[in-house]
Amino acid sequence: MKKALITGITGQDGSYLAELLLAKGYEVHGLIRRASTFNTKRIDHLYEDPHQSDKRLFLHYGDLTDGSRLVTLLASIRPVEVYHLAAQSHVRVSFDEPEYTGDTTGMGTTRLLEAIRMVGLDCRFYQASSSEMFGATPPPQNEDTPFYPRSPYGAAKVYGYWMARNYREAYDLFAVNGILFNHESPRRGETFVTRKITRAVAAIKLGKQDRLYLGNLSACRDWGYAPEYVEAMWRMLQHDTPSDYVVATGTSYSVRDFVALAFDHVGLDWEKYVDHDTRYERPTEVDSLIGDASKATTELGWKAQTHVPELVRIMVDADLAALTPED
Ligand code: NAP
Ligand code: G4F
Repeated sequence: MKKALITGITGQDGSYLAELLLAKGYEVHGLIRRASTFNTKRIDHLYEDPHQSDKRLFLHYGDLTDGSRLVTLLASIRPVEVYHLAAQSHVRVSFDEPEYTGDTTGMGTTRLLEAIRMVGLDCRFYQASSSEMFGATPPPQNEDTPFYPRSPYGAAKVYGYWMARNYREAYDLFAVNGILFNHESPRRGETFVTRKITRAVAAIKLGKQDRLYLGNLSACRDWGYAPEYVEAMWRMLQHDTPSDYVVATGTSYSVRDFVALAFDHVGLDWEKYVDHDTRYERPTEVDSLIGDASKATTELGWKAQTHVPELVRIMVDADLAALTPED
């Protein structure tokens, strides 16, 4: 049975990836942070009684800031695949906490890579790189597009990208960078713009909220569907040779388009409910992201299936269902 370690298993992508790997017969190990409240909501449905003998999901306390813990964990688990998804992943928050973001999102990658090297582990490594690394470079963006990060988060991800490449070239580690464009789902964190919008639309429709306050409506993003993107991560680690891949839909919508589609889905006119609030703007913005995923299609056989209009319906319907009491 193949063993995999997922950092960030409690996040949006980690939860979908855990489901995928369990369905493929893996033994799955996940790194979780100790918190004073439960932080495992997204994976509670996968939880197995620790006394069960055929259990295949194991959770371990640890933190990206604690390098020695990463060493002892890798030495005891000895996974053959490591999916490094944990990060301070919120771009706006990274302007408030640039040092912490550098320490976790950037240095956290180095700590994990170095732990692999120290343990002498023979494994394949996935680095969760981001389209945010392209920043100000105009679209379309592919694997050869120069990076121009526009946030502490983007800069930390560029560092992580190059560390993964360096360990590939210096130590022959099977390390890949998945350069994923924005991907969303009903499990998306509530403060990212898509989920913020779909939750508000559901609440407004049901009479539980009056207004929605947003920042820049003109930014354009290439939004895809998260469950499809974790499949691409897995395919990268099954390929013959390690490389870096853009994963995207190739289409782009503005935040304003997303808002209009979401309100339209419940029969409301968005302009009657949405207000502007400067607190949600960023000191520097990424104006436009559109990914060219041709390499992933050719080499991995991966292609996005779900596009924004369908994604909006999935997310709004899920938020409506979550707010509607069961009979
Ligand atoms: P997410 O929902 O924010 O999940 C982040 C995960 O990292 C959570 O499990 C979180 O734990 C964990 N984490 C944060 N700081 C940690 C620390 N110091 N030590 C250990 N764990 C820590 O992010 P996501 O959307 O699933 O994204 C997964 C990865 O892909 C991230 O690296 C993100 O930057 C990157 N990425 C995401 C997208 C996207 O559109 N979603 C696109 C490109 C790249 P808690 O649950 O305890 O907070
Ligand atoms: O949903 P967002 O916060 O996502 P952003 O900044 O694109 O970052 C996400 O995607 C990256 C991949 O490109 C990931 F690496 C990263 O971890 C994260 O998952 O904001 C999207 C856009 C921005 O232009 C923002 O300025 O929406 C704009 N926006 C407008 N009003 C808002 C709001 N964003 C948020 N979060 N909240 C608002 O009220």
